Amino acid sequence: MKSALITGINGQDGSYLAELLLEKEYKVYGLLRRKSVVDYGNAEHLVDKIEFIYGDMTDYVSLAKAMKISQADEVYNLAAQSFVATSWEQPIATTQIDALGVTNLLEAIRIIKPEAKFYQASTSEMFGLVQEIPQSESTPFYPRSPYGVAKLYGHWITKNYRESFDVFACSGILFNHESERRGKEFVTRKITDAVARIKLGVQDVLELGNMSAKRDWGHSKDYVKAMWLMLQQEKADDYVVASGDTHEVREFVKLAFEAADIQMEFTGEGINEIGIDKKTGKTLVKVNPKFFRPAEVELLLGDPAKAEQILGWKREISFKELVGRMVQNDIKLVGKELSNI
Ligand code: NAP
Ligand code: F7E
Repeated sequence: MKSALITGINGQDGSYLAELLLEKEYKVYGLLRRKSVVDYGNAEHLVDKIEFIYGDMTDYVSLAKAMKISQADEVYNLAAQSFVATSWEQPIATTQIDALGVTNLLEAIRIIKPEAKFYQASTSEMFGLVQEIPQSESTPFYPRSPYGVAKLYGHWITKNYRESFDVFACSGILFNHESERRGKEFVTRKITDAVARIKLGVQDVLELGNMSAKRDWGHSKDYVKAMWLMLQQEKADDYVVASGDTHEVREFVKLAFEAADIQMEFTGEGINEIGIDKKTGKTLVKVNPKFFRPAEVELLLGDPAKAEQILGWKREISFKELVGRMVQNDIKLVGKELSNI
């Protein structure tokens, strides 16, 4: 039986990856942070199937202990302060977790189980102010946020441990991936949650920042398969994982309302742009500059050719299906919330 240690187990990707590995009959260990209230987050339904180990990416001792207990054959580092906007408010914590945390974990592997295979959650945010379109493994990096900068350190230290110590260490440069389990501060889930509330009559307006930003969006369930595939190869390497399509935030909004049977259209420009209900004329979407970022990543579009050719990976859930699944799920969740009041 293979064993795996997943950091960020209670996050979006951690929970989907745990499900995948359990299906493949791995013994799964999950690193969890201690909180004042016990909270397994997205891994709540897996509590009986996973062995949780308390630890923190900023604490080498706890990571060494996690390696000692788990003796993991495969280590997936998904833990991060992952919200880009927060990285300007907490740049030091973001760096300690997303950059130095990776070295802490690589050192724990090197000292305790150097033959363990390692996956690092790198990100398309490292491309930031994009130097070419589409972005591939050879595109130069230009991060635009403390998050992107910290992740770039994590990416290079992973490569460095591969080259210096022969650790089987891979980075997946994953483009945006979302799901029914996405945190509500990220734009997709913020939109689908608001659409559900507007549909059920408990919210009037959705306020957003830059709706012209373009993202290459996929479903997390597809993307965790690529993580696992990377660690099953003969040779450790880095791969871009993306859908190969890009859409404006505005398009996501429109499609989300459509999925809830609300026909809306945009009118006006800049901060005066609004989205109105075609039937009633009511304003459903507004711009609030408070959601603008100090430096924006305007366009992301990945080229997944290498992952498709070498890993045999292909995304299965389309953009439209992703939006539909998130909206329907949020309508169900908000409905439940309201019936409990
Ligand atoms: P997520 O839902 O925000 O999950 C992040 C996880 O990291 C949570 O379990 C969180 O636990 C944990 N964590 C945060 N700080 C920690 C610390 N100091 N020590 C231990 N654990 C800590 O993120 P996700 O969407 O699943 O993403 C997974 C990984 O992929 C992240 O590294 C993210 O940066 C990266 N990534 C994501 C995307 C995407 O589009 N989703 C794209 C590229 C890369 P708490 O609940 O305790 O905070
Ligand atoms: O923003 C714009 C915002 O916060 C997407 C993380 O998983 O993917 C994610 O980072 C876009 C940006 O994700 C709002 O300005 C407009 O252009 O959903 P997001 P992100 O910043 O792309 C990468 C790959 C990661 O690695 C990260 O961990 O949407 N936007 N209005 C807004 N964004 C938010 N959050 N809220 C708004 O109101």
